[in-house]
Amino acid sequence: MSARDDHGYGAPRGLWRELDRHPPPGADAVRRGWRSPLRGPWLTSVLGLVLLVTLPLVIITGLLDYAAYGPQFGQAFPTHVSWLRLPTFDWPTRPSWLFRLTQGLHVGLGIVLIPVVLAKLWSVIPKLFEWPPARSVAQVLERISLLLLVGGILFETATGVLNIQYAYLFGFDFYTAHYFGAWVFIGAFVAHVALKLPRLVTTLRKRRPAVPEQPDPDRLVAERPGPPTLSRRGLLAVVGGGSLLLALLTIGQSLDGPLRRTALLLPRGRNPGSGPNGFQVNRSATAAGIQPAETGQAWRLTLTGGGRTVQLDRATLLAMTQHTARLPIACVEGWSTMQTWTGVRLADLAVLAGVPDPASAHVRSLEQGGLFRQATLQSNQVTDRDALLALRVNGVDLSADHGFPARIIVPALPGVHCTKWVADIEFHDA
Ligand SMILES: Nc1nc2c(c(=O)[nH]1)N[C@H]1C(S)=C(S)[C@@H](COP(=O)(O)O)O[C@H]1N2
Ligand SMILES: [Mo]
Repeated sequence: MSARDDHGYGAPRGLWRELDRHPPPGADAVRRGWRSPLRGPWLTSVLGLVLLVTLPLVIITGLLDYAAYGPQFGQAFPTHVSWLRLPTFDWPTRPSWLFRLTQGLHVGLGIVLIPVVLAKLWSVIPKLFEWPPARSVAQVLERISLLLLVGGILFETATGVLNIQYAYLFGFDFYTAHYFGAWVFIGAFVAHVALKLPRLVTTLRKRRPAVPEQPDPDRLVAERPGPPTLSRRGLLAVVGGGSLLLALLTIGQSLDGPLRRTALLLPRGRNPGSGPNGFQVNRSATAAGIQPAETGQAWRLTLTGGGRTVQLDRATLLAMTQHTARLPIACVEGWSTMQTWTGVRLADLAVLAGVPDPASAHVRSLEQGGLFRQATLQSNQVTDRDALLALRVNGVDLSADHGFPARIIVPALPGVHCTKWVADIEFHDA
């Protein structure tokens, strides 16, 4: 091998040599300290294959969720993402469980894969202590992409988990951080797959190797492996068991009934009370500052858009044609629930307002503050036959916490846009 090959093209050759000659104290000892005989191309490739198949699902469902928020109305945060903007499209209202599925998969799979991601990082951790950190410009670039890959997935997982545990605790905006973090990760992921896929394929095509494996060019195999404390099968069982446990602790948040209590990773709503209104509440009427006086006899629904203003009290709304639909609420945090809602079709309200063919509708709540006191619905989300201004749920009046006197409920609409304590709706013509 010539000195040129060894030291990379266009790089100051002296630099690599100097780095080589001056390892930081103890670097080698630390690297040799990783002695597990289980490390090697086979284990890294198996874990890599699992992530290669599953992570794209997390990525795609995440990007779909972003689209579901209707960024064309400036509702998805961040609104100004310049060239990272995805083509926007009208999020469908059918099947009604679509958002329940995409959001549930995104959050659920993201959680379940944590042990696999950690095991994959563990399998390559000695490389973190390799000296010199790079031997060529190409390797510098590769290692930077690895930094973005590892940093990206840890950041996305941490912000995602924190968001469902302590929603809105951040000093920065969760969506903005998670969205930009996602693109960093996606870029690094694509680069990593392109670089490593050939090696993954050749490794897995071979017969399953002995433990410890033969020394490999990537130096994943320990130089002086210690005695095994766990078989390779045992390690995979621990990782798979960890994922299964997380799955069992997560699945309850998408199931109604007693199993919801098993959703230990769902901080709110594990104990939603009983009766027809006994299902999860993210923000109670008290927390939202809704005064009983505002929702009593004095409450009016105001409709605008067609050049006139229509005001309706609750009795008038109840006297209109009522429609009942069984629809989910699915929250960005990953939980969802199916309930039976009854109320007035939004399409009927649009006709009353004088906008029979609305392009969009802007809904505002009685709530004064808070991020979720308003939402814009697209045309299909107003005209769907099951798009409702719900007055009742499961055969009784909505409870104060579920949005009495009236709330929005629309098939496949993200929960955050199912505005509670609705005060007015403004319909817009095309
Ligand atoms: N006015 C108002 N409506 C709101 C919210 C809110 O904070 N304020 N939260 C939204 C969110 S994030 C969700 S997931 C659903 C939850 O509905 P529920 O509390 O009836 O289960 O209500 C939505 N409607
Ligand atoms: Mo939500």
